[in-house]
Amino acid sequence: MTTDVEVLDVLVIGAGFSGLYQLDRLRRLGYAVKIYEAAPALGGVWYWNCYPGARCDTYGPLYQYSNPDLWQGWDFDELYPSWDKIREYFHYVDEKLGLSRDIRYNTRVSGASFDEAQHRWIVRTENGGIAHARYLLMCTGIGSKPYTPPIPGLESFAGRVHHTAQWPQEGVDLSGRHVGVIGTGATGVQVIQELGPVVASLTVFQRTPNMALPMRQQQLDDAGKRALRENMQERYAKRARTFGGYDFDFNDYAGPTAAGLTPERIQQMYEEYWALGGFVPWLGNFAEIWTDERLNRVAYDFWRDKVRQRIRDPWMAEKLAPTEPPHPYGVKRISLEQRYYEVFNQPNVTLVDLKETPIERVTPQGVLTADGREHALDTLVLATGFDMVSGGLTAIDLRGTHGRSLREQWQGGVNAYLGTMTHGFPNMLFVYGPQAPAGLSNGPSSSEIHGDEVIHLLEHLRRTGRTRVESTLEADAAWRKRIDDYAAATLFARADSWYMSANVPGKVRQMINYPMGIPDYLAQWRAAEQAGFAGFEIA
Ligand code: N01
Repeated sequence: MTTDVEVLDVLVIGAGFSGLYQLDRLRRLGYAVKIYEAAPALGGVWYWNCYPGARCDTYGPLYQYSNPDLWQGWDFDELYPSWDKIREYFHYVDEKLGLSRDIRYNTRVSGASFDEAQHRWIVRTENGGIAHARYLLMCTGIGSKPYTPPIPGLESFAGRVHHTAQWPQEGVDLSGRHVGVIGTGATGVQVIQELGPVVASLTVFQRTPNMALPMRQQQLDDAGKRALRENMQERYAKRARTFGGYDFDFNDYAGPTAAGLTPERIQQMYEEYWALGGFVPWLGNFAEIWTDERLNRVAYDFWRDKVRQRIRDPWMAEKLAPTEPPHPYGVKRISLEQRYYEVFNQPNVTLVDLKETPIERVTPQGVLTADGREHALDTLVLATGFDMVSGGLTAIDLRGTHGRSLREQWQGGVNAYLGTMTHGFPNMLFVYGPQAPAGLSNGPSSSEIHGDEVIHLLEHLRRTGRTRVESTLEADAAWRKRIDDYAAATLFARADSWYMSANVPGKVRQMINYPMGIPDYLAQWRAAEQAGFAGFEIA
């Protein structure tokens, strides 16, 4: 039996925001390009993450592509859209752009190796397919490898266990059930506030409290939808000039700096940000909150006092919004909530502080904690996150020029020059991946902004008739040092967060995103380009 080989200029792995953007743009530029996607549909994380309450923490107008042909014909019906509406959006984009004809669904890439003679990647899929591609674009996103902690006894649980990122597509009816949720990250907050009102009992296993901010959700009528479309083009353009690819930035609201402002004035400003909600009290705050411990504490205390007003039980209040911050404010991913804190006022909701009483093991009937208490459950929800950013890449058996796998290469930590290439893996480019602004930015913005730089590089290669590009060892190391130095000089290093790769045991502790913001990131690309794509060996 012979296997047909698909020969391509570019193979994109992953049909989420970044992969679809690449497909559309590269196809228009005349490249032979296809996407291989493990899921049966497009949408990336929005295909897999259909757990109760899953929704986006960026408001709808900015959580879409900036192409006017698309946004002019699309409205979300809530300010912060839910997963099912985002899926509808992807289907709308697919219809408009005809993407699916170049996507192979149900096609998980198992491995790839670089053929030095041909300057091509030879790619294998789990269902036996082979592709030869000049360039391999890794659009695997930041959250494609779910993480399940090694909790003793998990396999012995007699009820159902669901990881939020592997939620059954047909849904799960949890009304009337006794549910435990492990994890209070962005996912945990959403699932907890959704399940609290419908389950018989909810036991929340919290290790670290989330400094969640009010979402200020809005249902949108026609006038509201029209209002959101105003100045869209300017708002999209602004994304490249802001830290996180939003239409607002640090100090936009706050003024240039906190220096010289009275404590009363700062409190007054914080009240204004609180009223605006969303990420404004975080990414619209003073830029100094990431470096100035004293100011950071002011922001934390403000958040704590606001939240505590909503929690009746003083013990719960101390656990959910502690007097002393568990880590500096905003250096771990902040989540948006709608009724999260009120859920803990319900009689059917129990909070377990895992710092005080760690999980000893899962039993057939529930979860046994160190105080000897067995929490009876029939359903366990694991909101324990992902092997973030690099996990989706190292899960694939990618072999570079030294025969080493990417997993082996990154055993000592991730090195990815401009967040785009790593030495020894020529013609393989990460888009919206490690050491790029990715996880510290709005996904669709970064997919376009970082994606454009990658296309720019590919176009340069095509124009100059070159067929091989690879980052140098020195460039990789310098990029990593730049990021590590910055993280060490800020408060980021003080939290055990996935930003610091500290959420998965065994991972090297390092800042996994580019933490200096999109404008600085783009400046690095410009500087490299002006120096003849310095840091890349082009042949
Ligand atoms: O994962 P997380 P996530 N025992 O790693 C806990 C994006 N996202 O899925 O904080 C007990 O943040 C862990 O505790 P701790 C977004 O970028 C976006 O929530 O490490 N608990 C933590 O509470 C987000 O940041 C959106 O002490 C354990 C939780 O599990 C990223 O995805 C929605 C444990 C994991 O939190 C990941 O979010 C959802 C253990 N052994 C996600 N191990 C939107 O935009 C881990 N935990 C809406």
